[in-house]
Amino acid sequence: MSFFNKLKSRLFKSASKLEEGVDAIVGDANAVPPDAVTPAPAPKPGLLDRLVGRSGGDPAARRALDDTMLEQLEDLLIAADMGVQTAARVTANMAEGRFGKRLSGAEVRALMAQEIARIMEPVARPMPLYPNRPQVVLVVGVNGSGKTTTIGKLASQFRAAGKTVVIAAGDTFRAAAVEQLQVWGERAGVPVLTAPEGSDPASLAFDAMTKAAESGADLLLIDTAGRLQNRADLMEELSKIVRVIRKKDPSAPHNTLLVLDATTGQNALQQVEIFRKLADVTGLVMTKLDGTARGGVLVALADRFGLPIHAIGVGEQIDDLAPFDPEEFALALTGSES
Ligand SMILES: Nc1nc2c(ncn2[C@@H]2O[C@H](COP(=O)(O)OP(=O)(O)O)[C@@H](O)[C@H]2O)c(=O)[nH]1
Ligand SMILES: [Mg+2]
Repeated sequence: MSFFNKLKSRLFKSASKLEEGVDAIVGDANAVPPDAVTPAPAPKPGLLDRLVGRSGGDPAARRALDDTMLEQLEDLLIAADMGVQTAARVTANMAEGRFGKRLSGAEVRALMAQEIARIMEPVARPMPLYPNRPQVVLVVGVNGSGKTTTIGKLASQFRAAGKTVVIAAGDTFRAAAVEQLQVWGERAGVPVLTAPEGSDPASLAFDAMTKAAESGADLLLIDTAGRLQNRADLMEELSKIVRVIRKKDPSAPHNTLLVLDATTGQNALQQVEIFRKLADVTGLVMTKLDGTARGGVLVALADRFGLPIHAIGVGEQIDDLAPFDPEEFALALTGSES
């Protein structure tokens, strides 16, 4: 299966939501003639009811692009977690020069994909690699967002690309977190430096810097805890890690990756705002895009913050981390054909 098809099948919830939604909106035209002199049509289920669940119907239907249709498309994008501003931008761009044109569902989706890809193009950038040895990658995000899993996947990819990688298990809060990372290290074939449960993550990070430098490692990936109950504590913990690693290399960390869980929808936007205050976030990884209908939030993130999106998580296996390709993502999200 090509990666596009895999992505499309993984993003099926978002894709089917937009696909069925657009088809329902386009099919809606014939049901509501604007200046109908004829008797009112029989009562039918509300449009939004039909957007959820069943297929929108006739794929051959066409509808002239007008204000009503644009509003419906905007609502659909908002329902897919794209956010009000971004949804408005996408539909406004879709309308430009096309007002009054009769479009099929497939054409509307292709147009939508094109405008979504345009928003995402500038932020689609792989994690930059620098000549520093080790290049230090600090991974932050709330609990459960997928930090540890993403580190395991990244370690495996970098190793496959010929890099030597060391992982520091900086979430010393729970013993289980360290064990989980050790399992990932084994899978990826990468050493994992650990410290006893409850010990200071900053001193672990310092030791890891020393060991990574001694062994001539290309990359040091540092996992962190993501407890947000107490923001001041988390900020203190992260800034202490940063202070300590800068004693070894003033230019570190070279990347601070914020890992976000797509299933949290609009919450992800707040998390970016919070973590940008806690740390100097340089790029994003969005996980769990498989099996969520909230994939649109990635478009809102790109539009709102302009932070680079390095990769997306589409499953729990080691190779389920994909580079972020805006065009493929937009086509998959809208249920369009590549
Ligand atoms: N379906 C899916 N699950 C994921 C993905 N990334 C992480 N997970 C799961 O999310 C849960 C939390 O991940 P974990 O890496 O422990 O999060 P952390 O607390 O931020 O370190 C685990 O059950 C992972 O298997 C993804 O891209 N897709
Ligand atoms: Mg973890």
